[in-house]
Amino acid sequence: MDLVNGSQEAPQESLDTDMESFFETAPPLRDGLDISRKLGEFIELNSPPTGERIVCVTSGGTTVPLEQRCVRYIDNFSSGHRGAASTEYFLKAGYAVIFLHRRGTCQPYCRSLPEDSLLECFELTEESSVQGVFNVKCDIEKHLNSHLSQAVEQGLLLKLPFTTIFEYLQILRMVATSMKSLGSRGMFYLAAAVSDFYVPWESMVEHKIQSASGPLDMRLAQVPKMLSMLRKEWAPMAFCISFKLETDSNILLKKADMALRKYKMHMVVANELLSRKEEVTVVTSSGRITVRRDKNEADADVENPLIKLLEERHSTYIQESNTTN
Ligand code: PAZ
Repeated sequence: MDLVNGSQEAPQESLDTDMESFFETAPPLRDGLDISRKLGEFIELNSPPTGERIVCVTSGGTTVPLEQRCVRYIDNFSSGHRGAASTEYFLKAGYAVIFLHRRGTCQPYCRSLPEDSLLECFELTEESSVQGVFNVKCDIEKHLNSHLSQAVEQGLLLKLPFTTIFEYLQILRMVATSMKSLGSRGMFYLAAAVSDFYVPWESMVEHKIQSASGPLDMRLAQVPKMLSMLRKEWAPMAFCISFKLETDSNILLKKADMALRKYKMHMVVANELLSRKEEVTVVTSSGRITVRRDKNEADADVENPLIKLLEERHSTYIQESNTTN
């Protein structure tokens, strides 16, 4: 696979053209109208006087199909745990949440459920009884009902799934342009692991790539940088937090600083793959803050103190925006 990694920065005009061509050539969303309707209703319901703040949490990795009738694809690592946990804490903090997530990844309030199929948990032993199994089932149902369905039914949680980079970026654009009207009350918390490279739809083969023709030689184009577009056009007043993941801790903070400046983010959350559940560093224009999980508390998440910090900073941002406007 010939991975073309152009390290030179593209000029603005070429970025705009790349962006236009990405959207023009992407396969249209099958449920675009339905998403648009749901978004409109959700934002109206959660706008004053009934609602206050809305955050769009992105979660999970995007896939890059290699064939139009996709059999093979490239994937970005993300279990979706960060996004699911953060959604729970945002809801607790009083936000309405648009959860833009990769299909099949971790869901809010379901993080503690076993990975194995539920049926396996219900395996009967000599000691256990059908009544015991029934109780476990009821406990799980109670747990899910009390949180997840409540949030959905009360109109505080809108779940929008994606799989490919094409779906992700088209839905993100729809969410962002719909949230523009919220001004500074809107927030973007971009924890999804988004591919940097992709195969443009029109240059993708239709059918399954055959192995008989020898080694695979494929050119990947760069995914246009959507963060700039989000800040400049889609929702310029929204409070924007992006994530930076690295496996080499020596370059992590430098890369996060660069992202903060280049894409004019309000905050960048830097995390290293192996320690991401223990600590993150929040990079802002006024300094860096290390946020750690409380190790003295059983099952404590790093997302708990992280969302508290973001909520405070968002409040200050809203106040400042109100006084300047
Ligand atoms: O989803 P998860 O909990 O397994 O991991 C979260 C994460 C590392 C994907 C996220 O914190 C993150 O850094 N997202 C951005 C990744 C990137 O730099 O593209």
